[in-house]
Amino acid sequence: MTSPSGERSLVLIKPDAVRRGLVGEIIGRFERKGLAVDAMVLRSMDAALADQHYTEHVDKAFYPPLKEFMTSGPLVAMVVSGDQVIEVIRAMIGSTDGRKAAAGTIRGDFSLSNRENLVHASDSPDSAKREIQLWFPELA
Ligand code: 3AN
Repeated sequence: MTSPSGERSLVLIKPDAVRRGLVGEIIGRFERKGLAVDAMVLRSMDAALADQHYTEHVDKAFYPPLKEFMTSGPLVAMVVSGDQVIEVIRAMIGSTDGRKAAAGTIRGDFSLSNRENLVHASDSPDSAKREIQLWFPELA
């Protein structure tokens, strides 16, 4: 389903951001950019959902600690929409490793880790479709 305001992305504000009280800061950046929040929930990711969400990473060495981290506490799951939202949000988040992410990006400003890097956002229209179906089946 397409959104009235354009493309959609599935965004997770990860457990580190919730613990550090950065939820408002992160959502505020998306809002000030002009993006729209179409759906939002505070919930946890269990082991089964982690395996589905990270299906392309389950066999990688970094996956077990990533899974432990992502299931370690509540996160905020959102559907965000807007013109070219997938590319726009990826640019706002910055590169995966917070130590290397550019200043001015969310990871560049607030993360010193390539695991605890605050935010997930869909990396392509196909991923967005799959991830929205997984997290918000009622919107898919
Ligand atoms: P991104 O979130 O920037 O799209 P992906 O999809 O390559 O990055 O990786 C998914 C998640 O896995 C990352 N957000 C990060 O938390 C974790 N991750 C990726 N690469 C590593 C790594 N080399 N070591 C530890 N964690 C990693």
